[in-house]
Amino acid sequence: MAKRELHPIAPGEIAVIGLGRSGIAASELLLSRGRTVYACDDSSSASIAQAAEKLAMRGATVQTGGHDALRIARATAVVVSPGVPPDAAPILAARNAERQILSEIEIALRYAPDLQYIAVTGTNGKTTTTALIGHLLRSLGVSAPDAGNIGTPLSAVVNESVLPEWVSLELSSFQLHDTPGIDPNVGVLTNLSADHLDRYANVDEYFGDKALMFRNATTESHWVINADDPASLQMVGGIAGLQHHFSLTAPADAWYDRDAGCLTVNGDALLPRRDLALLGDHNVANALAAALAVINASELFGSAGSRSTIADALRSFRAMPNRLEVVGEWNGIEWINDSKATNVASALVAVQGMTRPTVLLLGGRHKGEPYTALAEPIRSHVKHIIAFGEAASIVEQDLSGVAPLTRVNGSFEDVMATARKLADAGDVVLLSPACSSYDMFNNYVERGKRFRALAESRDG
Ligand code: UMA
Repeated sequence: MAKRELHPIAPGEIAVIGLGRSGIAASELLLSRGRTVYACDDSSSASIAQAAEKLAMRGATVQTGGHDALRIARATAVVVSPGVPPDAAPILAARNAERQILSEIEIALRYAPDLQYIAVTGTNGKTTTTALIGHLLRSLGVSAPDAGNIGTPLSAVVNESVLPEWVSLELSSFQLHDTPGIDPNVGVLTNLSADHLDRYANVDEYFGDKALMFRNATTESHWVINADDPASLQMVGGIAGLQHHFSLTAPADAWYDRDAGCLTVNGDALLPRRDLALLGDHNVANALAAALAVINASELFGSAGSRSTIADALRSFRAMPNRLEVVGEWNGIEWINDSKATNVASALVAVQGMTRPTVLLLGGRHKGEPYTALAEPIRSHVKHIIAFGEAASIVEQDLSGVAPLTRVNGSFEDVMATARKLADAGDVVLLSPACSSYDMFNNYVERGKRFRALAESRDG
Protein backbone atom coordinates (compact mmCIF):
# COMPACT_ATOMS: atom_id res chain seq x y z
CA MET A 1 0.00 0.00 0.00
CA ALA A 2 1.28 3.46 -0.89
CA LYS A 3 2.58 5.35 2.12
CA ARG A 4 1.06 8.56 0.82
CA GLU A 5 -2.01 9.08 -1.34
CA LEU A 6 -1.24 9.28 -5.05
CA HIS A 7 -2.61 12.46 -6.65
CA PRO A 8 -2.40 12.02 -10.41
CA ILE A 9 -2.41 15.09 -12.63
CA ALA A 10 -5.55 15.25 -14.80
CA PRO A 11 -5.13 14.23 -18.46
CA GLY A 12 -3.98 16.84 -20.95
CA GLU A 13 -0.89 18.83 -21.80
CA ILE A 14 1.43 19.95 -18.99
CA ALA A 15 3.35 23.22 -19.42
CA VAL A 16 6.88 23.38 -18.01
CA ILE A 17 8.29 26.89 -17.47
CA GLY A 18 12.09 27.17 -17.47
CA LEU A 19 14.56 24.76 -19.02
CA GLY A 20 17.29 24.73 -16.40
CA ARG A 21 17.99 21.59 -14.36
CA SER A 22 14.49 21.48 -12.82
CA GLY A 23 12.57 22.02 -16.05
CA ILE A 24 14.58 19.44 -17.97
CA ALA A 25 14.21 16.81 -15.22
CA ALA A 26 10.47 17.43 -14.77
CA SER A 27 9.90 17.27 -18.54
CA GLU A 28 11.88 14.03 -18.82
CA LEU A 29 9.94 12.43 -15.97
CA LEU A 30 6.60 13.51 -17.42
CA LEU A 31 7.54 12.29 -20.90
CA SER A 32 8.72 8.95 -19.57
CA ARG A 33 5.32 8.55 -17.87
CA GLY A 34 3.54 9.16 -21.18
CA ARG A 35 2.46 12.76 -20.56
CA THR A 36 2.20 15.45 -23.22
CA VAL A 37 4.62 18.28 -22.48
CA TYR A 38 4.94 21.87 -23.68
CA ALA A 39 8.19 23.34 -22.32
CA CYS A 40 9.42 26.92 -22.72
CA ASP A 41 12.23 29.21 -21.62
CA ASP A 42 12.65 32.97 -22.05
CA SER A 43 16.27 32.42 -22.96
CA SER A 44 17.56 31.07 -26.24
CA SER A 45 21.17 30.55 -25.15
CA ALA A 46 23.21 27.66 -26.55
CA SER A 47 22.67 25.47 -23.47
CA ILE A 48 18.90 26.08 -23.51
CA ALA A 49 18.76 25.37 -27.26
CA GLN A 50 20.61 22.10 -26.64
CA ALA A 51 18.22 21.08 -23.85
CA ALA A 52 15.26 22.03 -26.05
CA GLU A 53 16.51 19.87 -28.90
CA LYS A 54 16.91 16.85 -26.62
CA LEU A 55 13.40 17.22 -25.20
CA ALA A 56 11.89 17.78 -28.65
CA MET A 57 13.48 14.52 -29.80
CA ARG A 58 11.71 12.79 -26.92
CA GLY A 59 8.36 14.19 -28.01
CA ALA A 60 7.94 17.47 -26.14
CA THR A 61 6.83 20.68 -27.85
CA VAL A 62 9.54 23.16 -26.95
CA GLN A 63 9.77 26.94 -27.28
CA THR A 64 12.87 29.00 -26.54
CA GLY A 65 13.25 32.78 -26.39
CA GLY A 66 9.69 33.26 -25.12
CA HIS A 67 6.45 31.55 -24.17
CA ASP A 68 2.92 30.99 -25.50
CA ALA A 69 0.58 32.48 -22.90
CA LEU A 70 -2.55 31.00 -24.49
CA ARG A 71 -1.07 27.51 -24.51
CA ILE A 72 -0.04 27.86 -20.86
CA ALA A 73 -3.56 29.02 -20.02
CA ARG A 74 -4.96 25.83 -21.58
CA ALA A 75 -2.54 23.43 -19.82
CA THR A 76 -3.76 20.91 -17.25
CA ALA A 77 -0.99 21.93 -14.89
CA VAL A 78 1.98 24.29 -15.02
CA VAL A 79 5.38 23.24 -13.66
CA VAL A 80 7.45 26.21 -12.54
CA SER A 81 11.24 26.23 -12.06
CA PRO A 82 12.31 27.69 -8.70
CA GLY A 83 14.25 30.54 -10.31
CA VAL A 84 11.20 31.84 -12.19
CA PRO A 85 9.65 34.56 -10.04
CA PRO A 86 5.90 34.48 -9.30
CA ASP A 87 5.35 37.71 -11.26
CA ALA A 88 7.01 36.40 -14.45
CA ALA A 89 4.69 36.64 -17.47
CA PRO A 90 4.18 32.85 -17.99
CA ILE A 91 3.27 32.42 -14.33
CA LEU A 92 0.81 35.31 -14.49
CA ALA A 93 -0.73 33.68 -17.58
CA ALA A 94 -1.16 30.43 -15.61
CA ARG A 95 -2.54 32.16 -12.55
CA ASN A 96 -4.99 34.30 -14.51
CA ALA A 97 -6.34 31.13 -16.13
CA GLU A 98 -6.53 29.48 -12.67
CA ARG A 99 -4.14 26.70 -13.68
CA GLN A 100 -2.57 24.50 -11.05
CA ILE A 101 1.04 25.68 -10.54
CA LEU A 102 3.39 22.97 -9.26
CA SER A 103 7.09 22.66 -8.55
CA GLU A 104 9.34 20.03 -10.08
CA ILE A 105 9.55 18.51 -6.57
CA GLU A 106 5.77 18.10 -6.49
CA ILE A 107 5.82 16.30 -9.85
CA ALA A 108 8.44 13.89 -8.50
CA LEU A 109 6.47 13.24 -5.30
CA ARG A 110 3.29 12.53 -7.25
CA TYR A 111 5.07 9.77 -9.15
CA ALA A 112 6.74 8.34 -6.04
CA PRO A 113 4.18 8.30 -3.23
CA ASP A 114 6.21 5.70 -1.32
CA LEU A 115 9.41 7.73 -1.32
CA GLN A 116 11.11 7.95 2.09
CA TYR A 117 12.86 11.27 2.48
CA ILE A 118 14.36 13.63 4.99
CA ALA A 119 13.64 17.22 3.93
CA VAL A 120 15.89 20.10 4.93
CA THR A 121 15.02 23.76 4.75
CA GLY A 122 16.09 26.95 6.53
CA THR A 123 18.04 30.05 5.58
CA ASN A 124 21.60 28.85 6.12
CA GLY A 125 23.31 25.50 6.52
CA LYS A 126 20.73 23.55 4.56
CA THR A 127 23.07 22.35 1.81
CA THR A 128 25.72 21.14 4.27
CA THR A 129 23.05 19.53 6.47
CA THR A 130 21.54 17.81 3.42
CA ALA A 131 24.97 16.52 2.38
CA LEU A 132 25.67 15.36 5.95
CA ILE A 133 22.35 13.49 6.13
CA GLY A 134 22.99 11.79 2.78
CA HIS A 135 26.50 10.85 3.92
CA LEU A 136 25.21 9.40 7.23
CA LEU A 137 22.46 7.41 5.50
CA ARG A 138 24.86 5.97 2.94
CA SER A 139 27.29 5.06 5.73
CA LEU A 140 24.44 3.10 7.30
CA GLY A 141 24.31 1.02 4.13
CA VAL A 142 21.18 2.40 2.49
CA SER A 143 20.91 3.91 -0.97
CA ALA A 144 20.31 7.61 -0.39
CA PRO A 145 21.15 10.30 -2.95
CA ASP A 146 21.24 14.00 -2.09
CA ALA A 147 18.64 15.85 -4.16
CA GLY A 148 16.69 19.09 -4.54
CA ASN A 149 18.21 22.54 -4.20
CA ILE A 150 21.62 20.95 -3.55
CA GLY A 151 21.82 20.14 -7.27
CA THR A 152 20.17 16.95 -8.54
CA PRO A 153 16.46 17.54 -9.19
CA LEU A 154 14.19 15.10 -7.35
CA SER A 155 12.46 14.30 -10.67
CA ALA A 156 15.76 12.94 -11.99
CA VAL A 157 16.04 10.64 -8.94
CA VAL A 158 12.45 9.43 -9.37
CA ASN A 159 13.01 8.85 -13.08
CA GLU A 160 15.76 6.29 -12.40
CA SER A 161 14.78 2.65 -12.96
CA VAL A 162 15.02 1.87 -9.22
CA LEU A 163 13.89 4.22 -6.46
CA PRO A 164 16.45 4.75 -3.68
CA GLU A 165 15.59 3.61 -0.15
CA TRP A 166 15.94 7.18 1.15
CA VAL A 167 16.51 10.65 -0.24
CA SER A 168 18.18 13.56 1.53
CA LEU A 169 16.23 16.46 0.05
CA GLU A 170 17.18 20.13 0.27
CA LEU A 171 14.24 22.48 -0.24
CA SER A 172 14.44 26.20 -0.94
CA SER A 173 11.57 28.55 -0.13
CA PHE A 174 10.98 28.87 -3.89
CA GLN A 175 10.49 25.11 -4.19
CA LEU A 176 8.27 24.90 -1.10
CA HIS A 177 5.98 27.60 -2.53
CA ASP A 178 4.53 25.16 -5.08
CA THR A 179 4.82 21.77 -3.37
CA PRO A 180 1.42 21.07 -1.80
CA GLY A 181 2.24 17.36 -1.34
CA ILE A 182 5.31 17.86 0.86
CA ASP A 183 5.21 15.26 3.64
CA PRO A 184 8.72 14.21 4.74
CA ASN A 185 9.48 11.31 7.08
CA VAL A 186 11.60 13.85 8.94
CA GLY A 187 11.71 17.60 8.26
CA VAL A 188 14.67 19.72 9.38
CA LEU A 189 14.51 23.50 9.85
CA THR A 190 18.11 24.71 10.25
CA ASN A 191 17.44 28.39 11.14
CA LEU A 192 15.60 31.46 9.84
CA SER A 193 16.87 34.93 8.98
CA ALA A 194 16.31 37.53 6.26
CA ASP A 195 17.20 36.43 2.72
CA HIS A 196 15.97 36.74 -0.87
CA LEU A 197 14.54 40.20 -0.22
CA ASP A 198 15.13 40.84 -3.90
CA ARG A 199 12.25 38.41 -4.57
CA TYR A 200 10.02 38.64 -1.48
CA ALA A 201 8.25 41.84 -0.44
CA ASN A 202 9.31 41.28 3.19
CA VAL A 203 10.74 38.74 5.63
CA ASP A 204 7.29 37.48 6.67
CA GLU A 205 6.50 36.51 3.10
CA TYR A 206 9.81 34.60 2.87
CA PHE A 207 9.22 32.86 6.22
CA GLY A 208 5.69 32.06 5.00
CA ASP A 209 7.13 29.92 2.21
CA LYS A 210 9.53 28.21 4.63
CA ALA A 211 6.59 27.36 6.89
CA LEU A 212 5.02 25.41 4.02
CA MET A 213 7.31 22.49 4.88
CA PHE A 214 4.91 21.87 7.79
CA ARG A 215 1.69 22.16 5.74
CA ASN A 216 0.81 18.43 5.96
CA ALA A 217 2.07 17.83 9.52
CA THR A 218 0.32 15.04 11.43
CA THR A 219 0.86 13.48 14.85
CA GLU A 220 3.16 10.96 13.10
CA SER A 221 5.50 13.67 11.76
CA HIS A 222 9.05 14.18 13.01
CA TRP A 223 10.63 17.65 12.99
CA VAL A 224 14.21 18.62 13.82
CA ILE A 225 14.29 22.18 15.09
CA ASN A 226 17.01 24.65 16.14
CA ALA A 227 16.34 25.42 19.81
CA ASP A 228 18.73 28.41 19.68
CA ASP A 229 16.69 30.20 17.02
CA PRO A 230 13.61 32.07 18.31
CA ALA A 231 12.20 32.54 14.79
CA SER A 232 12.28 28.76 14.16
CA LEU A 233 10.70 28.01 17.53
CA GLN A 234 7.98 30.53 16.83
CA MET A 235 7.27 28.98 13.43
CA VAL A 236 6.79 25.47 14.79
CA GLY A 237 4.76 26.37 17.88
CA GLY A 238 1.56 24.32 17.67
CA ILE A 239 2.68 22.24 14.65
CA ALA A 240 1.51 18.60 14.87
CA GLY A 241 4.14 15.87 15.33
CA LEU A 242 7.20 15.13 17.43
CA GLN A 243 9.78 17.89 17.68
CA HIS A 244 13.44 17.05 18.24
CA HIS A 245 15.62 19.98 19.24
CA PHE A 246 19.30 20.73 18.71
CA SER A 247 21.30 23.44 20.45
CA LEU A 248 24.80 24.85 20.68
CA THR A 249 24.22 26.35 24.10
CA ALA A 250 21.96 24.26 26.34
CA PRO A 251 20.99 20.63 26.90
CA ALA A 252 18.59 19.41 24.19
CA ASP A 253 17.91 16.17 22.27
CA ALA A 254 21.17 16.89 20.45
CA TRP A 255 23.53 19.55 21.80
CA TYR A 256 27.08 20.75 21.95
CA ASP A 257 28.40 20.14 25.46
CA ARG A 258 31.14 22.73 25.17
CA ASP A 259 32.64 22.03 28.61
CA ALA A 260 33.04 18.35 27.77
CA GLY A 261 34.01 19.25 24.16
CA CYS A 262 31.57 16.79 22.62
CA LEU A 263 28.44 16.46 20.53
CA THR A 264 25.78 14.79 22.63
CA VAL A 265 22.66 13.04 21.31
CA ASN A 266 19.79 11.75 23.44
CA GLY A 267 21.85 12.10 26.60
CA ASP A 268 24.99 10.27 25.42
CA ALA A 269 28.22 11.57 23.91
CA LEU A 270 28.30 10.94 20.16
CA LEU A 271 31.75 12.26 19.27
CA PRO A 272 34.35 14.83 20.39
CA ARG A 273 34.11 18.24 18.66
CA ARG A 274 37.74 17.96 17.56
CA ASP A 275 36.84 14.86 15.51
CA LEU A 276 34.54 16.91 13.27
CA ALA A 277 36.65 18.30 10.41
CA LEU A 278 34.46 21.37 9.86
CA LEU A 279 35.15 25.00 10.80
CA GLY A 280 32.77 27.05 12.90
CA ASP A 281 30.05 26.49 15.48
CA HIS A 282 27.36 26.62 12.80
CA ASN A 283 28.79 23.41 11.37
CA VAL A 284 28.49 21.77 14.79
CA ALA A 285 24.81 22.75 14.63
CA ASN A 286 24.55 21.25 11.13
CA ALA A 287 26.12 17.99 12.35
CA LEU A 288 23.78 17.83 15.37
CA ALA A 289 20.75 18.44 13.14
CA ALA A 290 21.85 15.77 10.66
CA ALA A 291 22.51 13.15 13.34
CA LEU A 292 19.18 13.88 15.03
CA ALA A 293 17.29 13.65 11.74
CA VAL A 294 18.83 10.31 10.77
CA ILE A 295 18.48 8.77 14.23
CA ASN A 296 14.77 9.63 14.22
CA ALA A 297 14.10 8.57 10.63
CA SER A 298 13.92 4.88 11.47
CA GLU A 299 14.21 2.69 14.56
CA LEU A 300 17.10 0.87 12.88
CA PHE A 301 19.12 4.08 12.65
CA GLY A 302 18.75 4.78 16.36
CA SER A 303 20.36 1.53 17.58
CA ALA A 304 23.69 1.54 19.45
CA GLY A 305 25.48 0.06 16.41
CA SER A 306 24.04 2.70 14.11
CA ARG A 307 25.07 5.48 16.48
CA SER A 308 28.68 4.41 16.27
CA THR A 309 28.45 4.24 12.44
CA ILE A 310 26.94 7.74 12.46
CA ALA A 311 29.79 9.02 14.65
CA ASP A 312 32.37 7.53 12.24
CA ALA A 313 30.55 9.06 9.27
CA LEU A 314 30.61 12.49 10.93
CA ARG A 315 34.38 12.06 11.35
CA SER A 316 34.88 11.32 7.66
CA PHE A 317 32.70 14.18 6.34
CA ARG A 318 34.65 17.01 4.71
CA ALA A 319 33.64 20.65 4.06
CA MET A 320 31.80 21.20 0.83
CA PRO A 321 33.19 23.45 -1.87
CA ASN A 322 32.36 27.14 -1.35
CA ARG A 323 31.30 26.67 2.28
CA LEU A 324 34.13 27.72 4.55
CA GLU A 325 36.35 25.58 2.39
CA VAL A 326 40.02 25.91 3.24
CA VAL A 327 41.63 26.30 -0.17
CA GLY A 328 45.20 26.23 1.12
CA GLU A 329 47.91 28.05 3.04
CA TRP A 330 50.82 29.77 1.34
CA ASN A 331 53.47 31.99 2.95
CA GLY A 332 51.61 31.62 6.24
CA ILE A 333 48.36 33.04 4.79
CA GLU A 334 45.31 30.80 4.81
CA TRP A 335 42.73 31.28 2.03
CA ILE A 336 39.12 30.33 2.83
CA ASN A 337 36.40 30.15 0.19
CA ASP A 338 32.92 30.81 1.57
CA SER A 339 31.43 31.99 -1.73
CA LYS A 340 28.09 30.33 -0.85
CA ALA A 341 27.64 32.96 1.91
CA THR A 342 25.25 35.00 -0.21
CA ASN A 343 23.46 36.69 2.69
CA VAL A 344 24.42 38.58 5.82
CA ALA A 345 23.50 35.82 8.29
CA SER A 346 25.75 33.37 6.50
CA ALA A 347 28.72 35.76 6.43
CA LEU A 348 28.09 36.50 10.10
CA VAL A 349 28.66 32.90 11.21
CA ALA A 350 31.73 32.67 9.01
CA VAL A 351 33.35 35.77 10.52
CA GLN A 352 32.41 34.62 14.02
CA GLY A 353 34.22 31.34 13.38
CA MET A 354 37.56 32.97 12.46
CA THR A 355 40.41 32.35 14.89
CA ARG A 356 43.15 34.33 13.08
CA PRO A 357 43.32 38.00 11.99
CA THR A 358 41.14 38.14 8.89
CA VAL A 359 41.09 40.06 5.64
CA LEU A 360 37.42 39.90 4.70
CA LEU A 361 36.19 40.14 1.09
CA LEU A 362 32.68 41.56 1.22
CA GLY A 363 30.54 42.51 -1.77
CA GLY A 364 28.85 41.49 -4.99
CA ARG A 365 25.23 42.18 -5.93
CA HIS A 366 23.34 43.77 -3.05
CA LYS A 367 20.28 41.79 -1.88
CA GLY A 368 18.62 44.40 0.30
CA GLU A 369 19.95 43.61 3.79
CA PRO A 370 22.08 46.09 5.76
CA TYR A 371 25.66 45.00 6.53
CA THR A 372 25.63 46.69 9.93
CA ALA A 373 24.76 43.32 11.52
CA LEU A 374 28.35 42.25 10.76
CA ALA A 375 29.92 45.07 12.80
CA GLU A 376 30.38 43.20 16.08
CA PRO A 377 32.20 40.07 14.81
CA ILE A 378 34.20 42.25 12.42
CA ARG A 379 35.49 44.29 15.38
CA SER A 380 36.72 41.09 17.06
CA HIS A 381 38.08 39.14 14.10
CA VAL A 382 38.72 41.31 11.03
CA LYS A 383 41.87 43.36 10.46
CA HIS A 384 40.76 44.73 7.09
CA ILE A 385 37.60 44.75 4.95
CA ILE A 386 37.79 44.79 1.17
CA ALA A 387 34.50 46.10 -0.25
CA PHE A 388 33.92 45.17 -3.88
CA GLY A 389 31.33 44.76 -6.61
CA GLU A 390 28.02 46.59 -6.98
CA ALA A 391 27.47 46.58 -3.22
CA ALA A 392 30.85 48.22 -2.44
CA SER A 393 29.48 51.68 -1.63
CA ILE A 394 26.73 50.28 0.64
CA VAL A 395 29.24 48.03 2.43
CA GLU A 396 31.52 51.04 2.90
CA GLN A 397 28.68 53.21 4.19
CA ASP A 398 27.41 50.53 6.61
CA LEU A 399 30.80 49.48 7.99
CA SER A 400 32.96 52.59 7.85
CA GLY A 401 34.81 53.05 11.13
CA VAL A 402 34.20 49.44 12.22
CA ALA A 403 37.52 48.21 10.76
CA PRO A 404 39.98 49.57 8.18
CA LEU A 405 38.26 49.30 4.80
CA THR A 406 39.53 49.43 1.23
CA ARG A 407 37.09 49.82 -1.62
CA VAL A 408 38.09 48.07 -4.85
CA ASN A 409 36.17 49.26 -7.88
CA GLY A 410 37.89 46.98 -10.39
CA SER A 411 37.75 43.30 -11.28
CA PHE A 412 37.81 40.28 -8.96
CA GLU A 413 41.52 39.93 -9.89
CA ASP A 414 42.05 43.41 -8.41
CA VAL A 415 40.16 42.35 -5.28
CA MET A 416 42.42 39.34 -4.82
CA ALA A 417 45.60 41.33 -5.53
CA THR A 418 44.55 43.83 -2.85
CA ALA A 419 43.90 40.99 -0.40
CA ARG A 420 47.35 39.59 -1.06
CA LYS A 421 48.94 42.96 -0.33
CA LEU A 422 47.01 43.46 2.91
CA ALA A 423 47.47 39.96 4.38
CA ASP A 424 50.53 39.05 6.47
CA ALA A 425 51.82 35.65 7.58
CA GLY A 426 49.44 34.31 10.26
CA ASP A 427 46.36 35.92 8.66
CA VAL A 428 43.36 34.47 6.89
CA VAL A 429 41.86 35.81 3.67
CA LEU A 430 38.15 35.02 3.82
CA LEU A 431 35.75 35.35 0.89
CA SER A 432 32.38 35.46 2.65
CA PRO A 433 30.70 38.08 0.53
CA ALA A 434 27.15 38.39 2.03
CA CYS A 435 25.96 39.19 -1.51
CA SER A 436 24.98 37.29 -4.62
CA SER A 437 27.61 36.90 -7.33
CA TYR A 438 25.55 37.98 -10.33
CA ASP A 439 27.29 41.33 -10.83
CA MET A 440 30.58 39.60 -11.80
CA PHE A 441 29.85 35.87 -12.25
CA ASN A 442 27.15 33.50 -13.46
CA ASN A 443 26.78 32.04 -9.97
CA TYR A 444 28.50 31.59 -6.61
CA VAL A 445 30.23 28.41 -7.79
CA GLU A 446 32.11 30.34 -10.48
CA ARG A 447 33.03 33.02 -7.93
CA GLY A 448 34.43 30.33 -5.62
CA LYS A 449 36.37 28.70 -8.45
CA ARG A 450 37.95 32.02 -9.41
CA PHE A 451 38.86 32.65 -5.76
CA ARG A 452 40.54 29.25 -5.57
CA ALA A 453 42.38 29.67 -8.87
CA LEU A 454 43.68 33.13 -7.93
CA ALA A 455 44.64 32.03 -4.40
CA GLU A 456 46.59 29.07 -5.80
CA SER A 457 48.15 30.91 -8.73
CA ARG A 458 50.55 33.06 -6.73
CA ASP A 459 51.74 30.38 -4.37
CA GLY A 460 55.42 30.12 -3.73
N1 UMA B 1 13.55 31.52 -16.78
C1 UMA B 1 12.47 31.80 -17.60
N2 UMA B 1 11.68 32.86 -17.25
C2 UMA B 1 11.90 33.63 -16.15
C3 UMA B 1 13.00 33.31 -15.31
C4 UMA B 1 13.82 32.24 -15.67
O1 UMA B 1 12.24 31.15 -18.61
O2 UMA B 1 11.14 34.56 -15.89
C5 UMA B 1 14.42 30.40 -17.15
C6 UMA B 1 15.88 30.77 -17.26
O3 UMA B 1 16.18 31.29 -18.55
C7 UMA B 1 16.58 29.46 -17.00
C8 UMA B 1 15.58 28.68 -16.16
O4 UMA B 1 14.36 29.42 -16.12
O5 UMA B 1 16.88 28.72 -18.16
C9 UMA B 1 16.25 28.66 -14.79
O6 UMA B 1 15.57 27.95 -13.88
P1 UMA B 1 16.14 27.95 -12.38
O7 UMA B 1 16.78 29.27 -12.07
O8 UMA B 1 15.05 27.50 -11.51
O9 UMA B 1 17.38 26.96 -12.49
P2 UMA B 1 17.53 25.40 -12.36
O10 UMA B 1 18.71 25.04 -13.18
O11 UMA B 1 16.28 24.66 -12.58
O12 UMA B 1 18.04 25.29 -10.84
C10 UMA B 1 17.10 25.13 -9.77
C11 UMA B 1 17.63 25.88 -8.55
N3 UMA B 1 17.83 27.28 -8.89
C12 UMA B 1 17.20 28.27 -8.20
O13 UMA B 1 16.46 28.08 -7.28
C13 UMA B 1 17.50 29.69 -8.62
C14 UMA B 1 18.95 25.27 -8.12
O14 UMA B 1 19.34 25.89 -6.88
C15 UMA B 1 18.78 23.78 -7.86
O15 UMA B 1 20.03 23.21 -7.57
C16 UMA B 1 18.18 23.11 -9.09
O16 UMA B 1 16.94 23.76 -9.46
C17 UMA B 1 17.85 21.62 -8.85
O17 UMA B 1 16.88 21.47 -7.85
C18 UMA B 1 20.44 26.82 -6.95
C19 UMA B 1 20.14 28.08 -6.15
O18 UMA B 1 20.81 29.08 -6.35
C20 UMA B 1 21.69 26.18 -6.34
N4 UMA B 1 19.15 28.05 -5.24
C21 UMA B 1 18.83 29.20 -4.41
C22 UMA B 1 19.72 29.26 -3.18
O19 UMA B 1 20.27 28.21 -2.79
O20 UMA B 1 19.82 30.36 -2.61
C23 UMA B 1 17.38 29.11 -3.95
